[in-house]
Amino acid sequence: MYLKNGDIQPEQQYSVLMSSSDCEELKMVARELAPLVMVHDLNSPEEARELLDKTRPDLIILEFNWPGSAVLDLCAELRLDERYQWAPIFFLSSEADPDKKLEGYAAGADLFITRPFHPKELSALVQAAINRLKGLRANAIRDHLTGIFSRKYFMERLDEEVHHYQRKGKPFTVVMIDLDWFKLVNDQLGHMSGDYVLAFFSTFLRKHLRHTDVLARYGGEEFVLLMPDTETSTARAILERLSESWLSTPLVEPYYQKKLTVTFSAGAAEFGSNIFNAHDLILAADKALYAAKDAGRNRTFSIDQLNELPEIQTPMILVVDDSSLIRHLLEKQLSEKGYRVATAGDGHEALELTKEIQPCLALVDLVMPGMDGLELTRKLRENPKTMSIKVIALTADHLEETLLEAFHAGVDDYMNKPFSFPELEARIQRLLKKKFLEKGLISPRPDDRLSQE
Ligand code: GH3
Ligand code: MG
Ligand code: MG
Repeated sequence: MYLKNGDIQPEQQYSVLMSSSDCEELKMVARELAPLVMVHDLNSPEEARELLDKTRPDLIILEFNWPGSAVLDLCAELRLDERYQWAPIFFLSSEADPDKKLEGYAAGADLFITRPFHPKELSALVQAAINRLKGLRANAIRDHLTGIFSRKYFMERLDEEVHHYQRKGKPFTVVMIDLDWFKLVNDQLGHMSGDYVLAFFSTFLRKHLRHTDVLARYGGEEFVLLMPDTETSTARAILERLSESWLSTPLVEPYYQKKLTVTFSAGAAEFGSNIFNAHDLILAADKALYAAKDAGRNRTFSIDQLNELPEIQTPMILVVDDSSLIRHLLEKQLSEKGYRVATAGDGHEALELTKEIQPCLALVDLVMPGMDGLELTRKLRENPKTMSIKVIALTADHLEETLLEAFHAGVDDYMNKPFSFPELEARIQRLLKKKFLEKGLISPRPDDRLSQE
């Protein structure tokens, strides 16, 4: 039985191991406790040891009046065993001598139940202890800040899913999710706001995921998701839908009342086909996540896509100019340098295009009929899907105020017309930076990607 996201109450059956020298007493207690717990009968510490290994009980009730010190030794032994270190241990005793009881407590007992007692009383004590255990366990498997599962619990569930795969061969997918430019939230608004965003995002994910999915905080602003019975193609489609509804969910941090847009990137990997252990699966999902970051963030990649995706191999440049001569010239020169190129005659056309394609850089003429380059740049910056596109303004105007306005609108660089192509290419390369030059990957700078209003 597994814990599900969102509920504190584990659907797990708790078991009690009980020994008593009085057979009737045992039966009565067993009747009282059923069906909440399973009661096992045992007659000696040796039998207890055997059953403890087999049944892994949550609570242990031991006959104190076994001969000699065997039961004290057993109790002390249990307290050194990692499995029973925190388990409630009760002694059933006909002994009223306080010194004897002290020996029992010293050996690690939690409670003495002295005969004669009413079975209902013992039952109530057991139930209270089990309720406490449930609460403790629910806490231990959850992340304190976000309320979702802890990484430790996730890894246990992942191991179980791997075993399940080995028996049934059902595919499952692991997705690593990381908030984009999250450090900026902390830097600009403080850690309290950052914490709020983490908790808000976790709640959003929890609400929108299937109840069979296991969501955990992997660390910092990184989350991990186990999707049983799911192939990566389905996982990707789910993540795409999640991303859309996340971006349409208003996020207002409460300390400065700032409206924020924080995107996330995700990497998915499926168990089976090429990956056959939990460690490699996490590594693969992580690799896909970092490729999604490098390709501009705010997207989901799966590990199997990495060799096919054009946006990873060849960056796309969008040329926006009302002069068809300049469009054609740039298209030809950029294609010869190995870039993929899309062109648009004005801002409206360019915005429409960005709904279908994902350029990493745009060369934008500032003066165009219809929507001009300044307006286009502002619009690109407003939309989380396009906010990380680099913009180089092309301008025939050498006025300082034009340039200031362009930078204010969000352009990253500019070129005066007429321009030399080698210089333009050098500026493009500089903006696409080291990673692109080294590996064909694109890495935008951590600048004003956090949109605030
Ligand atoms: P990227 O898009 O590359 O992921 O950029 P990033 O800024 O999100 O990533 P980076 O690894 O540079 O920064 C992660 C930040 O997350 C830094 C750290 O201060 C913050 N962070 C980690 N854990 C917590 C937390 O529990 N609370 C808050 N408020 N911030 C956290
Ligand atoms: Mg991040
Ligand atoms: Mg991170």
